[in-house]
Amino acid sequence: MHPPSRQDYISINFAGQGSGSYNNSKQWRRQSCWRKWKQLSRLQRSLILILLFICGIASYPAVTEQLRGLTDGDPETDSNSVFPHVLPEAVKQDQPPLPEPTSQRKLSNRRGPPVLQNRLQKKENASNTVVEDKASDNKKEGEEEEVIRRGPEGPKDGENKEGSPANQKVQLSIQSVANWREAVQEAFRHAWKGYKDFAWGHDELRPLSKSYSEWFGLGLTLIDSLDTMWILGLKEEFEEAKTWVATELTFNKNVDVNLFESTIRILGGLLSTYHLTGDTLFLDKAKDIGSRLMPAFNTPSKIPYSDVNIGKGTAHPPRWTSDSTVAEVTSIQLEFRELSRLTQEPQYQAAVAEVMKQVHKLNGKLDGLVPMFINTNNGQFTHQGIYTLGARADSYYEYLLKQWIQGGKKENELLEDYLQAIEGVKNNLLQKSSPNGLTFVGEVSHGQFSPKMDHLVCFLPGTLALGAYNGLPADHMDLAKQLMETCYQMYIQMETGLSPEIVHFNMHQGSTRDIEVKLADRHNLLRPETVESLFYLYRFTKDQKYREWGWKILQNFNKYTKVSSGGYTSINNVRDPDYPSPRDKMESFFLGETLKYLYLLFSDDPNLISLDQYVFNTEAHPLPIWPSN
Ligand code: DMJ
Repeated sequence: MHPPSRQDYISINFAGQGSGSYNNSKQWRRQSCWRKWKQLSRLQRSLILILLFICGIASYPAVTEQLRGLTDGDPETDSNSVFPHVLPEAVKQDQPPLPEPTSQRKLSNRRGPPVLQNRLQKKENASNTVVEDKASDNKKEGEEEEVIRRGPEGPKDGENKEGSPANQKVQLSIQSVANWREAVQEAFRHAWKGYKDFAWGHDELRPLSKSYSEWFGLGLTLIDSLDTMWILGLKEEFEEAKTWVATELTFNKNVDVNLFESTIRILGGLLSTYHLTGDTLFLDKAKDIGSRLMPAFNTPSKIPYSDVNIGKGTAHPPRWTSDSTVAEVTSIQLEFRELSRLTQEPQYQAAVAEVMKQVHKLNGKLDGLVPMFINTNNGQFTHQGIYTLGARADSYYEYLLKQWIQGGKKENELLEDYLQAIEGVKNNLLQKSSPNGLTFVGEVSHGQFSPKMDHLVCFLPGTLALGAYNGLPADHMDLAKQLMETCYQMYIQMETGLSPEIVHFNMHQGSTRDIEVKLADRHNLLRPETVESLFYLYRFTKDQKYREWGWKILQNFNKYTKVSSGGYTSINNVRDPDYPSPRDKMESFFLGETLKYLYLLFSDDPNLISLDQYVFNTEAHPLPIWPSN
């Protein structure tokens, strides 16, 4: 017996569909199928139904995927779609296959026309970019972002290694960094053109008045720039400068020079150029200036005077005091020690070692932090109570570490003093700003903390990183990274994207911005410390963001400090992009340090001044790490 309902259904169905057309073969086939179905046993029908059900489940993901594709409106990815194609055929044919780089694979669930996919990709890149884009080339930034995420990984197994779109991006990125190096060379040439046209053989270019200023009258910019030209591969410019050194440079001059400045810029520059080129001209000149500076050490305490007359062989402190600056007397050691090693004349090394020995023993430090002045008569710290990592103390800390590295990490007192000082920084000077919690290094003045930080302090991230690289505690690297971010913020939060000389950090809750700048501190002297640290951080971490930051800074120097007739100028106001108020002076360290560190930051060759072989003096002149015997 057949259940009446089924019988009814069949009748209704066929009657309804028939419309008098049984001749229709489709309908006839359906009817005959139904008949066969009814002839099957209940077990057979059940088995067939179960099979059909299993097939349905198995094909479900494909079906849902297809449906999702349709609802997302992607006709390109659904060739069987019943929806009309949106793009004209011609466009579709020209459409290249969709790239499937690593980051786009993350988007594989997203559908949409390729154009939209590209846009989504760009948006995602932008949100991963740490920095704001003000005056920069977006395309290059995007390309560099690709390096950050793909460069170190390279293509995965099974990916098209030769011509995959991902690989092409890496190629482009490498090209970008090559362009950045070229931009540094171009900046150097531009600065050099101004110096050559208006200040050749003089100390500093005044680019706006197309003239020069003298400090020591020793061709300071030219000597400070020698090894930069060598490192940047500017051989023609280097040869011209070398000819000047060979034929014009004389130290037999009745002139007062500052011991520290002439040591780090002139002695340091000549020694490093000697090492890079092997040309004894530079060593001879180094010996000449080194020996002429020695009278500075003839003091009652053996703590040197600040000034020396290199023609007369006399030395003296500044007119108003018998004090010297602590950073100045403790940041000439790398150069004089190297001069002794090269000449095998011990007096240079002995003189500067005596200073370190005395400072090591002195009372008046705060957890290893030193005051800013030292008296040349009694050898004691004076004007005590102010502790800073900025002006007048900065490179004391830098040279503790670097002397230790230069000498093959054997001089334990230097290391102890350095480690103690970094603990002193952590315990006394380190704070976080409000609202964004930037880590900064403030100052202590007679027991009071001041949230003031000089741009000069931005040497510290690089020095901390160098120490960590040389086996010092790993938390030094963590601190280096935090401070690096802060130093970069000191640039990028200004309207010109250039840092002021000094900033003050907000610490009280409810502050609306982290960084304040006093009117008198708004100048920028083209200083190197931040790009110097970027160079170290990049060398040790290979994090491409440090290169992006350096690139932005270079662009801002180009935008706000470049003088069209040649040269770059210090500016008075980093907060006024419409009128940054040029100062009409190009400091020698812009060529000696800032551009050199930028070039090295963008260099892919870790052997271009390897940090296993060289230690940079505080004016960016690389000196060799002594071979261990
Ligand atoms: C340079 O002469 C040296 O880097 C020095 O250690 C600090 N001042 C300038 C650059 O800012």
